Parts: sequence; structure tokens; C-alpha cells
Amino acid sequence: MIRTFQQHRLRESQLLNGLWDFVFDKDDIGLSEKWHMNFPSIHDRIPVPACWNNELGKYDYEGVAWYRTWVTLENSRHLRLLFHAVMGHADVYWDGQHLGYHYGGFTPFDFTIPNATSGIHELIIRTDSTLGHNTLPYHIVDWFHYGGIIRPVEVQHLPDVWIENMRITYDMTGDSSANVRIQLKLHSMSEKPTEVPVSFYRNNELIQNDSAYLSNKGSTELVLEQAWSDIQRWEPEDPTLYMIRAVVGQDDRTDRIGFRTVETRDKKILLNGKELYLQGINRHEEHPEWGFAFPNKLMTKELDIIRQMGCNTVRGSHYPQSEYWLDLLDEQGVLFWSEIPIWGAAFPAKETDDPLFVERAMTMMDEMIERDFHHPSILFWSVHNEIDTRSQQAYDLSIKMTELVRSKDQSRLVTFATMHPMTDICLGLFDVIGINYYGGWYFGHAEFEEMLEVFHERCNQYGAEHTPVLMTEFGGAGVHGDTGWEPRLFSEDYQADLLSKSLKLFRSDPKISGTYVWQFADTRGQLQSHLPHFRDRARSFNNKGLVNEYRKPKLAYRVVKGIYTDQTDPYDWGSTLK
Ligand code: ADA
Repeated sequence: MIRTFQQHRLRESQLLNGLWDFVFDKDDIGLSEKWHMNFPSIHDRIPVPACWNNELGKYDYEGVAWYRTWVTLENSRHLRLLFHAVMGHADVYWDGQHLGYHYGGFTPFDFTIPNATSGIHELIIRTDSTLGHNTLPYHIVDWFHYGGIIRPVEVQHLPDVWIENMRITYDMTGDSSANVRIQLKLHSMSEKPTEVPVSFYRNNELIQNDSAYLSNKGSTELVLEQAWSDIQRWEPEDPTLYMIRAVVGQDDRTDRIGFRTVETRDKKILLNGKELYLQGINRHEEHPEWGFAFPNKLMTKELDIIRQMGCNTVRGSHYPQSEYWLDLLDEQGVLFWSEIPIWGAAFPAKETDDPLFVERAMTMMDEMIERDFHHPSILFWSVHNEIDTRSQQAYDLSIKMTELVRSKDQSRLVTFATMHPMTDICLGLFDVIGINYYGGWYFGHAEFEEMLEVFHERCNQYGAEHTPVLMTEFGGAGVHGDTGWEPRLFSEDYQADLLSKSLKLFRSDPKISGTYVWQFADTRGQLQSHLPHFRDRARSFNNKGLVNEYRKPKLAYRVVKGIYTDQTDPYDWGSTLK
């Protein structure tokens, strides 16, 4: 399942999950040898979706790899090939023909093939996971450089007229009323002009019948505007959702929305007009056995663990996470911070204005918003993490990114995470400011107080005196199982103590609207024996998780749970002891 609900009832779809032929192209000779027409006869087989690094003998390969599978069609059909996520560069070939190229990693892309003939078709993908100076993320980054087709590949069968896009927007006009707008983008692959019936449904109830006329191979847009007066809002404690379905001739599409407002006032974030205090964690969608191809089953358990510890929010560090995950958050009323992988701690300012990098960043942001626009759980679009926001280049990039986000979506808050809270020049550009600061880890804990004082003053100077502030990263490493009588660095005890003190400090600052502990689970780091980066990461993991990489709790989990749930007994976690 890609979503927790069925998006199409009429449109047929086949998932190409399974074993694909696979070969590394270490010397990058595949293009000149035309592997898209002559796939090497000696090859491996590898699961899709998956990261190749989790297979034996392939752990640290970064580079070009080729995949092949076959698609059999009983009859001639129009097809849509939908790639939910391929790491890095992807070139797609259908029966030897180049269908197109996509750069990215965590967002979907697609190709349509009108009148694909019946029979067996060869589908080949050339991927390249190499990170460099203008990739997202930058090549020096604190997570493992996984490669591969990490999310499903779908073959959809399209009728002549199909729904290319559905966009639902609304303006709340009262507590339980809204003006709703459903916009359809339709496309025809027919040789003849066509008229098709169109119906709209809300939770399976017909709300409008209409029709659309399309010229031969033409496109059109159709808009339905209605005033609804019986709405229940999406609230964290009662996350009411509405299924909106459009049926156009023989095609259909369902999406799901929730009605809510989000705004800021005097340093506060208001959801449905009520003040929010955010209690959160940072979550990488990563696991040592699956890499980024995170299984749905584990997401359910992960969310249970996160909710049980009293979180009402998750920061999706540092890239667009699975749609399935976002669906779960929508259903359970957990708020989400979503971002693209501009990870800047080691990203020199002078490289952040590389035109190719900027173009890729804008495209990825655009694709993320397009994909996730309807999720009520998403409150924040974050445009970058820890870039050098003391520089003019970062300022210019922030302007471009915030303009893009605001032009696409005014129903959410635009934000970023700064690692330079005392010297940042971009503070005035955002709706919300996130601070990443590692007092007690990379420097003394006492520095938090001084930092916050200088930072709050700086907000006044930079026109951010009313902007809400979140502590988006803080914490320290605790190696699972390392406990003792003294709070040594890297012990569970030190980590728990540090988080407890930090949380108490932030929670007593009325100018801070919430906290995201770094991080939920330990994650693989990118350590290489010949490179200097991240040498303090024991076991080649970032050990700042509240749970280890297999989601086993550390002392810090119980301590943070105690604070977030206001419980005196943080060990009360559903024991079955009689
Ligand atoms: C940064 C970064 C995280 C992680 C963290 C750390 O703030 O955003 O991805 O690398 O530091 O553990 O140092």
C-alpha cells in the first residue's frame, strides 16, 4: 500500500514490486555500451523497492546502477509509469527508448505512454546516487548515502481521458463552514474530441454532476466551488478527515483533506485559533535493515512509540517522508514539519547559489508541495537546515525558496532551521524560526541561556520580534546499553540528563513555542575511513536517538516521555505485569 486509503477504484494499477535485474556500473560505461538496449547478461537480482546498500556486499557503493524489469500487457493500453522515489539521477527507458530523466530522491515523477502495445515490454532504469557540490543533499552530510529505487514503481492503466491532477483548497468562513474549491486537470489521449461525464463525491455522497469537453489530445481544467456549512474541523484530538472523489468518464481519483487553520500571533502558533505548544522529535525515515525503503508495518509501530511518549508533532528530518507516514499522521492528529534535504552544516555559503543546485532545490520543493498539499497534518514547509544563514547567498536562497512556497501554498507556515541563532541575517524572512543548538554536546550547556538572550534580542533587530520560535534540534549521544554510575559523555545517563535539563530550560522560556528533540532513533552516519567527517560517531551511527536503531528505548526515551506526558512514572509504558 502506498497510501492508507484507496486512491483509485476505476483506474487499474499494478505495483512492480519484486526482484529486478540489477548491475552496478562502477566505471560508468553503461551509456556508451548502450545497456538500455543490451542489459548486461551477467547481473544480480535485487528487491524493489529497497536500497542496494542493505544487501550483502553492496554496503558502501555510491554511484551508477542499472535496474531492469518486464511489463506484460494483455491488450494495448495507455500507461502511466509512476516512480514514487528513486535516489539521485534517474533515466528511464521503455523498450530501449529514453522516456525521460529526473533528479531528486524522495519525490515522485511519472511518464505517460499512449497506446502501449500488447506483449512484453522491457523497463530499464539507470540510477546514479553520487552526491556532489550541487546535489541535494550536499556530499558532506550526516546520514548514510543510500542508493536505489527506494519506493514503489507503479504502472497505471489510463483511459482516453484521465485526471492528471486534483487540487482541493478551501477558505474557512466560520467555525464549521468553508468555501471549497476542487480543481481538476484533465488530459485526453484520444484522436477524437471527447465529452465525458464528471461527478464529485464527498465521503461517497454525490455533491455535483458535470461534464467536460476535451479536444483531440487536449487538456482542460474544471473547477467546482461550493459553500459547505456542516464541517467538522481537523483537530489533533479529533482529526476529522473528508474523502473527496472525482469520477471523470472511466477514470477516478480520491484524495483526503481536513479543515483547519494555522496562523501566528505574538510569537504563538495558533491551530484553529487555539494556541499550540509543540512537543516533538526529529525523525529520519531510516532503518539499518531497510535504509530509506522503510516498511509500512514499522511506521505504525513507530508512530505508536512516538505518541506514547507524549509527542504531538514530528519533524521530518531532513527530506520528504513517505505518503503512508503522512496518512498515518493525518489519521492520528499528529502535526508535521516537512523539509527538503538542503543540509548545510558543511555546505559552504559560496556554493549555495550554484544555479544548478538552486534549480534542483526549487524543483524538489515544488514536487514536495504538489505531492503533499492535502495533508492536514503538515503545518510547516521548511526550506533549509543549517546553511550559512550569516551569508548573502543564504539570504538570496531564502528569498527564492520562501517566495516559491508562498506562491504555491498560503495555508501553511514557512520556516527553516538555523545553526547560527546569534548571527543569522535571515530571521525576518520566515513565519516561524527553528533553532538547532547543541549546548552540552558540541559546547557547554550553560551556553544555551546566553544564546537565547542574544537570539531574542537579534529577533527584535531583524523584524522577527513576533515570529514564533521552536527548538528544532538539541541533544547528545547515548550509546544504547552504556549505563553506569557516572554521567559520562556517550552514556545513556549523560544523554538523559542533558535532555532533561535542556527541556526544562526551553519549557520555561515563554518565547519558545515548542521543542523537537534530536533525534527519535539512532541513524546510520556516513563515515569513511579515508575522510575526516563525523569521526565522533561511535559505531558509524548518529547515537543521539531516544531509541536505538532497532527502536529499543534508552533512558532518555523514558525521561523525555516523563516530561512530555507530565508523568511522575515514566516507566509506565503499558506493562502487562499482573
Ligand atoms: C545537525 C543536523 C542533524 C545532525 C545533528 C548532529 O544539527 O541538522 O542532521 O547531524 O546536527 O547530530 O550533530
